[in-house]
Amino acid sequence: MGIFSKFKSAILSSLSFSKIDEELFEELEESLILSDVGVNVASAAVEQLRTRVRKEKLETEEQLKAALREILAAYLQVGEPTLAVNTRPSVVLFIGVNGVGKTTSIGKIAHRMKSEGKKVILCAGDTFRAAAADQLEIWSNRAGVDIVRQHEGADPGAVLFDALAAAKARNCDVVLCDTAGRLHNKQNLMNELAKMRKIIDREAPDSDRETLLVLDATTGQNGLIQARQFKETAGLTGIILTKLDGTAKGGIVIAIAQELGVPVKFVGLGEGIDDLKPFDAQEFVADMIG
Ligand SMILES: Nc1nc2c(ncn2[C@@H]2O[C@H](COP(=O)(O)OP(=O)(O)OP(=O)(O)O)[C@@H](O)[C@H]2O)c(=O)[nH]1
Ligand SMILES: [Mg+2]
Repeated sequence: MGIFSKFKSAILSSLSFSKIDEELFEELEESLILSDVGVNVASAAVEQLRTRVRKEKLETEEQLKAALREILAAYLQVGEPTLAVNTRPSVVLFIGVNGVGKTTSIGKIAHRMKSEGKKVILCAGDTFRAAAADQLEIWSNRAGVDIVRQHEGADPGAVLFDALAAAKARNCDVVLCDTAGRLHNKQNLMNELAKMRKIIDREAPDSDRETLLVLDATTGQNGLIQARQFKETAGLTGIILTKLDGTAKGGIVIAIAQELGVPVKFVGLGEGIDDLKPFDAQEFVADMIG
């Protein structure tokens, strides 16, 4: 069972492969589009495949799969796939629209980092939504890590300030900071994030910092639109793609990497604390191609 065994797309297995001909290329392009890689990537990838088939005289299904795996994996080579959290403390901001899985992903990553021996502290930076801090606190208990929170409606910057102070005082390795998915309008949300970044600049200037955009894979191309908006203002360093267990359209991973030049760092594969995997491009395309 592959790492992405919960997510199965198996594009090629769904095709009736008899020989490599134009009909097969067309079917392939169609299933790539259906898997959400986007029209441009689908047509460019198939064009590359045509060229390779011709030049390398590929004949078997296995050869075709191997070539397609390589072609698609190349689209995923954008930036560093692992988290840079090497300073003490390091700070990871989790951003994204409401309901995509920010708080859940924080819980899963806290658990994962703790099991790697890191001292983690959570920052309840979503002070906007009622019960957001309570939800994060449940995850802090599950993962067995500290949390810094304030009352509902508090200034998220002030919560982050407290969390950074606590991290320094307690010698923590990583601060994982939740943020609101919804404010009164988009500009408010972006201003809020900019403010939080300023606090980090001031209070932990030399810290490693990641800003992870959380996207729900089941929203398909909609996720791309969100990513574009956040990318403009938020200085993204990576993507967490959640709910891949709920879709066969994992091709969105390729569309995002390709269009934004930002690497997918983790994927969410369920609601449980262990249902998060570091993203591995090779394994991913292997599962996708089948
Ligand atoms: N199946 C599945 N469900 C997930 C995954 N990640 C999160 N969820 C579910 O998605 C729902 C929303 O998750 P949250 O973590 O609350 O999302 P959020 O982005 O913090 O939402 P807001 O705080 O409202 O902005 C919850 O029911 C989670 O259990 C995943 O990888 N797979
Ligand atoms: Mg939340």
